Amino acid sequence: MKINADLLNTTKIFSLIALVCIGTLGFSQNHKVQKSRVIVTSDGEIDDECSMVRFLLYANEMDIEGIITSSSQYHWHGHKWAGDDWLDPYLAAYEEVYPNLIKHDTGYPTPEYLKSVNFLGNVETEGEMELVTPGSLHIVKVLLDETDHSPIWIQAWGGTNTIARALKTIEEEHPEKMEYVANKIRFFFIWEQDATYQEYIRPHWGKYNILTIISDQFEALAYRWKTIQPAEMLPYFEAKWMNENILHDHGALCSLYKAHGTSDKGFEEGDFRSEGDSPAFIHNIQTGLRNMESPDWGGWAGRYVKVRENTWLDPVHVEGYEYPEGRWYGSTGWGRNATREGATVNNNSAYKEYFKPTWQWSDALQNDFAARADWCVKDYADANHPPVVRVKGAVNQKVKAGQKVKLNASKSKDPDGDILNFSWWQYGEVDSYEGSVSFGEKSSAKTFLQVPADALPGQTIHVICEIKDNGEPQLARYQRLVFEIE
Ligand SMILES: [Ca+2]
Ligand SMILES: [Ca+2]
Ligand SMILES: [Ca+2]
Repeated sequence: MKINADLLNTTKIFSLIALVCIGTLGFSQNHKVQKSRVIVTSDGEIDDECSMVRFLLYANEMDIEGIITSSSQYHWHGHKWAGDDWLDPYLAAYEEVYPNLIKHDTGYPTPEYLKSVNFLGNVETEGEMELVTPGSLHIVKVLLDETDHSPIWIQAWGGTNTIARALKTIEEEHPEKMEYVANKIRFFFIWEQDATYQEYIRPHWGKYNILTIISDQFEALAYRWKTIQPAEMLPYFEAKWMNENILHDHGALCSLYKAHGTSDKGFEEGDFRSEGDSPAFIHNIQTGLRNMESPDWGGWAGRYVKVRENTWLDPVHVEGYEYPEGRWYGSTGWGRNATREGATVNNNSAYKEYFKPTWQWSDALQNDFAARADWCVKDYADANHPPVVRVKGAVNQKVKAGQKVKLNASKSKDPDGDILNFSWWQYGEVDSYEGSVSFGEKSSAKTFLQVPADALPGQTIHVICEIKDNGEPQLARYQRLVFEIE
């Protein structure tokens, strides 16, 4: 019951925003909706460092409530540790490029603000959650603040131990606030990189059904990208592209980006290394795909299915597959195991399907990254900015089987005056109608959806209006429309 109410509330908020836009403009739009509040916890691995560069370039897209260093099963004090102050150079580099970034969006937070929410959390050992730390206390403070009831996405780029410590403090000192706090929390974990989620958070907070996404398909953007990304996406990660678009002449922040070096076996100097943790915040970028409304809708950070309570893991395309009862992590994640040397499934369709919800957006994701790298050094007129998609009518509509539904995105625009390329398509893996639907002219601003005559009441059809500009690099934005058969 709680799950439905929670999702319903989110949907209501989005519908309300959409209604306000319809009321004033006659068109819904995906721009300037309320930003997500986020707290990042990170273990400072070399790929967290890469993710941090991208994260800071998207700092205008979120309300960043905290950036907290934590330990993990891979990194802790004295064990492959990046240093308590590993974030300092990144925040200093952000300070250097900030004057240029705000030429592109005045919504970037000040460097002073970001420094003020950066704290050291629980880092002594793997899974340590005994100490009350500045990082855990900051999370407590944000969660208990009743001046803002809006959701807070708490991300684990490393272990969940600092988050667990914060929740334990709330349980011990403010047990009457647990339900209030739980209702605000949304979790996005990159694996469970220690045992504290299973050993503390689930037993003590499970009754509140906190929406929890635990990703394994992040591997598509991590160390094994060469094995996972399909041939057409590989160029966006290779040295030539990375050197031209990110690594050189793009300012202090991008120059810190730790791509592969010459001595890394099997890689060229400049090859993408890994950003395994990036999906945790990419999920909060509002592209118009509306993925935050339900994890199984899919977006740039992948797509997830509900496997228990309100917990969402990666969809496994193997008949009869049973998810583990406990941790979803390096030892149990289906995709990680399928990628291990000697695994036999690498070329089969289950493997391809597993990672597709992430890699299908790689070109858009990387081009967007490249545009923001430009924002660090170029004036507004010399850089590209994403199109603004506006589709006429409500984003959720009831339709009849056999009906022709008019689709109109002609009021979409581009802040740079670029030519817009339209594409209407059905996100068939996501919607509950089992067949494929047809459209009129799929690449026109105005077209129609032919609702199939055999569509059954209650079934849904998810239509994506995808718009790419003709700027350099080419940028994409979307509007998802959900049609429910009456
Ligand atoms: Ca990490
Ligand atoms: Ca543009
Ligand atoms: Ca379908």
